[in-house]
Amino acid sequence: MNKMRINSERLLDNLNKLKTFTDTPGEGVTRFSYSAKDAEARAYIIDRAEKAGASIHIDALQNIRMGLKTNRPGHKTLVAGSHIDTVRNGGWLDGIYGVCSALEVLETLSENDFSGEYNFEAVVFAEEEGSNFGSTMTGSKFIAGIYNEENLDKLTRDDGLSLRQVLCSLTDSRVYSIPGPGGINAEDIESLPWDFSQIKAMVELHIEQGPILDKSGERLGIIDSIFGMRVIEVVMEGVGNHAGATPMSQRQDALSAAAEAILKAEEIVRSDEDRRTVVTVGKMEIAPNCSNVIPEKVCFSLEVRDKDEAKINRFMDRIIAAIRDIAKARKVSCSCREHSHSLPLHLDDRLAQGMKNAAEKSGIPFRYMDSGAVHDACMIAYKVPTGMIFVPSINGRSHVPEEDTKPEDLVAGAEFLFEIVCRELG
Ligand code: HGY
Ligand code: MN
Ligand code: MN
Repeated sequence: MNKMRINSERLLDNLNKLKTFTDTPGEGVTRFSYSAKDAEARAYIIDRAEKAGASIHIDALQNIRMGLKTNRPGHKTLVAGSHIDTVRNGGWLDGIYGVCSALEVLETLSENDFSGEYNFEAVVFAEEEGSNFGSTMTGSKFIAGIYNEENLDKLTRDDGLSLRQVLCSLTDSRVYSIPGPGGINAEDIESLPWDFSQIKAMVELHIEQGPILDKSGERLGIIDSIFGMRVIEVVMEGVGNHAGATPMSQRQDALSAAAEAILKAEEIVRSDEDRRTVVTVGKMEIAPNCSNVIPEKVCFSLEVRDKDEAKINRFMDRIIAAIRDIAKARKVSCSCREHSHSLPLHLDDRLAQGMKNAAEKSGIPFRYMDSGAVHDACMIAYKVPTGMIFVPSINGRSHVPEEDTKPEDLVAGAEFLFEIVCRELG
């Protein structure tokens, strides 16, 4: 078989074009699922896939499956993909690098009229970041059957719209599957989970988003396990009052209580002997949020992540108890509501071993490592053998405009993905 090779120029061009689809030009990439910029990026990707002869299937959550033109009925499918949505003012590679690389694999296989023992699909998972609804990996949770119709209405955005309402508001039929006049029906929901008996495996290529490869000098990460995460929503309610006329001794300040609770959460997790568990408060609303009013109500997200589920729960339970004690001492009320979670997951050993062998053979320095970030691969791994590959993130930065990876590492990662896919396609 002639040695097929990806077109690295095309890969980098696509990435550079796609980063222009952002709501915050010059301040990183902001491309939430179901936004106008999301639609533009989808159109660009779908257009390329269709030009390569691919079949396009978009489900009710707007996950996209792009099938190689030589795919045959009755043959199991190897899937490669990731997400194209971002956090606010995020980076230009998180997610979309894996989608672009899977698209490059599709285009290269198509140009070579490749047809193997197995079929191939490039996939875009919707709403991976949770930037709209606060729940990561939403599209892939529906695909894996972890989420169902109830979540369509339970998940809401800051503007109060539910996931169902947002999906029903979509109008661009070029890039979205538009619900019928009756909205999203039972059939749309039933057809969301994949028939995993027809899926051979999945591979996701992603930037590391952390400092390990950048520091060690290895150029590839082969992933052992993806951390789990548990997210709660905390509301602390005190008494609003005048910032100037209220003596310190008479305050029930919700924000001061929250501040103490957040520092306490940090102190609890910093006590971790493994120094692996992480806790983050990334989103907060303050009411009434005026400089001369003692904050009455504060609502914030708090997430704990680790490789070990029992540890996640041990730390989170200690944090919740501490929040309650602080609220009591400060005479403010508090509620801690479970928001979302995903379990830690060890990825497929056979796939990982194959990747290690391939990396050894090609002489690319690699490291077998964990992922502190969660990925759609985590949800698919519940169902079929799944593998993940990382490339280094410069200075270990991600989810920020500074997110970057050397072009030669982007190309090496995509070439490695291509090699693994070709090995798996047989
Ligand atoms: O939050 C995460 O780990 C991923 O970037 N959504
Ligand atoms: Mn990602
Ligand atoms: Mn991300």
